[in-house]
Amino acid sequence: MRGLSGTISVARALRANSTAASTFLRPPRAASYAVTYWTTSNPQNLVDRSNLSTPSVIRSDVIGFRHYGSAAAASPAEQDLKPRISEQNSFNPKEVVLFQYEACPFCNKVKAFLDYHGIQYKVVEVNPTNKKEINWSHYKKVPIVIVDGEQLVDSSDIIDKLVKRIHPDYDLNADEEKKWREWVDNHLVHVLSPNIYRTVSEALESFDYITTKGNFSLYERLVAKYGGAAAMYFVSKKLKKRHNITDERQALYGAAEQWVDALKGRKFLGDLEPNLADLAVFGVLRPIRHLKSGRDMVEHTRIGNWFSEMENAVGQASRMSA
Ligand SMILES: N[C@@H](CCC(=O)N[C@@H](CS)C(=O)NCC(=O)O)C(=O)O
Repeated sequence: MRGLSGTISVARALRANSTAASTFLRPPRAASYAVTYWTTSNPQNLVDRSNLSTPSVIRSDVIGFRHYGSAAAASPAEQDLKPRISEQNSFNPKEVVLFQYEACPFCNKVKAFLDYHGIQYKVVEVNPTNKKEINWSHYKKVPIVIVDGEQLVDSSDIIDKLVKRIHPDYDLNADEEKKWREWVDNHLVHVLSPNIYRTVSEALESFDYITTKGNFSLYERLVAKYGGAAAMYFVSKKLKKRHNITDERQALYGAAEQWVDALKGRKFLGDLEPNLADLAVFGVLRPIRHLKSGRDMVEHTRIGNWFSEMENAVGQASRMSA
């Protein structure tokens, strides 16, 4: 019954929600246990990096961001040497905890930021039906980040505050970076749900991927997978309409091309190293990269090179086991 009620509550919640983003990959209750594990295996492990020409991380610190130079692709051992932010900077929190839905795009934006900066964090998966894990907070959305006891909310605000702690002189008003960060929140996130639940088989693939990592019984997994996929398939059609999307794949490809055009031939929007806009785009696309929609996107657009560069730049997840 848990799965069934979860599916119903997902449909209810989705009806109630006003943004596509807030419903992105939002699973039924049973699935919420599963998604805790979405990134415990680093998505990089799923990528064949054998033919990547770029890379990797040779670091120096200029304006605080890490520098990347050409070198042979980093081996896992080399990546493990990635210095934690605390080794480079006075920002050295004792404990960072992220309250999240595993596949929420806003949460994934924050995770990309934390991973890139090597800030270690614990993850608390929030149950989307009762949100009991965040009932202590007046803020009812995720992500919420607690840094040494201080609550930060809203993904862009969280990132702004953290980047200022890492680099007090960081200019958050640089036009290009600001414009593309806003584009992620106002446009890119809305294109995702209609794509990953576009067909019944894609909706099943999405939920299969989510639930495979789960820590629950076979029964719960099946209910979550089929119930969640069915609910989200129908919901995604509504979202498509709400955001005036006629062809979801074209919308995804269009967004990817728009992003590549914005790069203007540079390795990253931030030029030699990713800036906050690079991290935001990467964060929201990372969970879909290995789903059919993400594979199609890489096959049919020019975004693949940048994406691979970002995977190398961001490196291993800094997530700790809770
Ligand atoms: N502007 C917020 C949006 C956060 C947001 O909408 N989060 C969704 C999950 S993706 C949420 O918590 N929705 C409310 C709910 O699930 O009840 C941010 O950038 O963090």
